[in-house]
Amino acid sequence: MYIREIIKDRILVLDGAMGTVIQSLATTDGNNDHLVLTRPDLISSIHRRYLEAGADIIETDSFNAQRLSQKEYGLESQIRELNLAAARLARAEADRMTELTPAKPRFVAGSIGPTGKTASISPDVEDPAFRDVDFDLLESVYEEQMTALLEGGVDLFLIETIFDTINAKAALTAAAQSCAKASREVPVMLSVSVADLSGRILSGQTIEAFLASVIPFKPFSIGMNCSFGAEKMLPMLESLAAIAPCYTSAHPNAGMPDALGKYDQDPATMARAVRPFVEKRLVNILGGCCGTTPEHIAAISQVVDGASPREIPSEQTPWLSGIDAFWNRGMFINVGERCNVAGSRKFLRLINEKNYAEAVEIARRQVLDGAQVVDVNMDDAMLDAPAEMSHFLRLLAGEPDVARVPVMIDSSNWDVICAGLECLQGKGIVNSISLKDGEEVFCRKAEYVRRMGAAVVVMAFDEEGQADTFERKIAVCRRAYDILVNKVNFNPQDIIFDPNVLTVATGIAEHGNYAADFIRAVEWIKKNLPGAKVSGGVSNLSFAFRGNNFVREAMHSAFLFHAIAVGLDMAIVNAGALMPYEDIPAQLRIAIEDVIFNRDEEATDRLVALANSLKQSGATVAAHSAADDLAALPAHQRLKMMIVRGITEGIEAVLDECYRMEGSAFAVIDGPLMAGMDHVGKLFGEGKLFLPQVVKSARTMKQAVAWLNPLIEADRQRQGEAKKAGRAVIATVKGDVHDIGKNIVSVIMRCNGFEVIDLGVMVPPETIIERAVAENVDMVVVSGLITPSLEEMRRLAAMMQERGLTIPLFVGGATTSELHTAVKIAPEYSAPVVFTRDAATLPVVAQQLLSDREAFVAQWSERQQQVRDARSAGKPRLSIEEARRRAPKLDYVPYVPAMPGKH
Ligand code: THG
Repeated sequence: MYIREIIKDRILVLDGAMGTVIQSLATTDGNNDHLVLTRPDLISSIHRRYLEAGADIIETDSFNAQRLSQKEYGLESQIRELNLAAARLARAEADRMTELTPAKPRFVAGSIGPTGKTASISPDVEDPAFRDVDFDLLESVYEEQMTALLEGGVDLFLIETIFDTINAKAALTAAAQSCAKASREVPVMLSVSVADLSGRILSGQTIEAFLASVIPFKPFSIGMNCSFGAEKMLPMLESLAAIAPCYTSAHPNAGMPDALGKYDQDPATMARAVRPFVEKRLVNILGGCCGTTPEHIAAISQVVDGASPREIPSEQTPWLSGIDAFWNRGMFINVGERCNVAGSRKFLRLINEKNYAEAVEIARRQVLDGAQVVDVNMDDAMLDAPAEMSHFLRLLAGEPDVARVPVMIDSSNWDVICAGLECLQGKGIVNSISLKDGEEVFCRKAEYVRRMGAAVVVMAFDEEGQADTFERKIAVCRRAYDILVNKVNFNPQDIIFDPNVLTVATGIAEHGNYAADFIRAVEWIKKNLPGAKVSGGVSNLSFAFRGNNFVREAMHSAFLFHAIAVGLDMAIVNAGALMPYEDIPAQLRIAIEDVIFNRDEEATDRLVALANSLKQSGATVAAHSAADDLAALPAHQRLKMMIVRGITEGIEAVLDECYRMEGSAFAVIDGPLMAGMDHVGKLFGEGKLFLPQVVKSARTMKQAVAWLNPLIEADRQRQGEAKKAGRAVIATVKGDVHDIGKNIVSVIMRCNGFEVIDLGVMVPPETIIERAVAENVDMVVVSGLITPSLEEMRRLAAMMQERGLTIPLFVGGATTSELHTAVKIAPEYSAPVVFTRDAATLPVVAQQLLSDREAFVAQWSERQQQVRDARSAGKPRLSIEEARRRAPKLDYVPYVPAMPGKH
């Protein structure tokens, strides 16, 4: 625990590369880890030199000292000897040095490399599900290594050069196991090696996704090593340091290797390169990797001397991950249900036929339809379910659209869950565990899930069976919560209760309250079990109406509307089929809500009768959402509603009609299309649309704009290619993937004669600046929909200032505001920083700025100053009595799920 105290006060220095020094001193057979047995004197002297250079932590010479790597040298039977010797040599030198300088105690970190194999990627292009190594094997080789390192007396484990998160997770579980066996608790340091400048590790995860995966293991520190040298590491380290809820470390290479593999930074150059790490307070531990020598470490020690360490931020961290991070921002989460052999005949058939390509396509379709997590269920008596689960998850890992999102492993067979967990790089969800086999089994399973770093769905079951009343549901959930939080030490945020969505309208009176009791239970859990989330399998609700998908979808929609209103966090749904609440015909909606709330004894009969008549009249989801009932509307209205409902069929004809009426493509975008998007935003804000429908609308919008684009060009040509109004780069800022707003702005600017260079989404500030300078633009336009975008925009402004630019910066997007822009962003940058509320006003404001910058700046900066003044002065306040008197009177306060970014 000693190091946990020391690190609070100062930045600790980690040593440099073992290999670099070895190479300069001795010829080796390439197996540097063997030298602890053959040349212990040499290894000890290297440790000593690093300690004398100022290292607080030295690493054992054991990077490759596990079975998988040592096999190559025929030393796989000497793993214990190698690690024991490596640890003892370092231990002896560290202790000797501590005795000499008791005020600066020295520590030994057991170095654990990634092995040469990857559990996340197929080495065989012909067989994407093939793996060279699996979790179990990795875990066992790591445990063997770590056990010996512990016996040799290491103070820490340093799992470094991580390029595959399954490998890293195996090392983490091995660390926990070897510690448990040795009855010691040793802090674990993690260090990733970023593969390219996209900020992803080799196996595809972003740093944030990696964080989500490993935070449940409570590492002592997370950092970066190797990579491309300190300069290139800096921006990535900055994003890591901003959110890592533990200490951070960095040990970069001494620059980049030349053709001969020699690194190009001498000690002074490298020290200069890492200085910003220290000045910006990004690290708690700093050292060197490839190409560094004791002289480099001495230079780094000087940089670190007396500097303040990074403080651990209270920032939120991502909740789940695939290869991208998934943040829980309080928005309702759609889990796609279709990859379920028990819930889809088609999926079962595809798996039976081993038609995995199409099975994967089902997962992909769901993600494109707005599923943010995919549920996978292989529970069929005729399948080898654990094998199918592993196989399918490995295939999903290779499908870029799907690999992005977290996985929910759905099974009532424990072996399937274990098999699935071992195949996930990301932090996924286990679905499910329950108290049905008693407390002991429950605890054992929960502990395993926790140990594997996943979240868990807990079904409201106990020894008595399924909880079907409100009282039973809440009693079982309360009991499970107390056990998980107090006994298993489970993070409450990672507990997802499922209080059982059971089938209603079955004709059995006892089932009458099923839906209402679920909704009451949701409300109770959110109020009484702090941190816990609630989910449900919505399609179960409507089994009584099998064959009548229109009524089923209407039931799901109404049920979700009311359950989300009282706090339902997520649900397993058919993402492609969700019906907007507003689209449920009124009579049907009332009949459904009467059933959901069990309002009277005839409720079911009424719904059944109505469902039958709807069926006879041929109403189906398709028929309803087709443009039929829109046909009577004028073209403008029709186009707007097609955007709202996401109908693409026949949209060209309507666009054509609108274009002819307006005579300009721009007017069509600015009119009905924008009106449609506005309406979508409003319905979404009111909880009447779900993400999948918004995605559908966006897709329709894109298609409409694509159709109009050539006309826009033509319009411009006709106007004689008048003036080029100006050049702009436009981008959605880093950390944000939304592009609808940006695309609309881009189109509207082009309509207004601007030349627009679109950099896409997730664009790092460095890239924006680079391109803006290279293209010599007149303005930079950035968009962002989510809260972290605001911080990115502020960072961008600061960096533009740092670079001495004067290009005006325009900001926009759902979370941006005049206030935030004036208070937070504009002060960072001395050139104009302009907020515009919508796409249509931007070209107007931009035109003003570009035509008379001086006048614009005078007016605009005064306006921003007023905004700032008003804020710092505080608005004149009403008395509390007056405020209460003026409060709006509402009979019913609807719960409004937040717009993206409001959380
Ligand atoms: N809670 C939790 N997990 C769950 C459920 C739950 N997992 C499974 C299930 N319930 C949720 N998934 C589905 C998937 C499909 C259907 C219902 C629930 C469904 N399928 C159509 C049917 O049976 O009529 C099949 C139609 C077809 O073959 O395509 O309704 O409650 N934690």
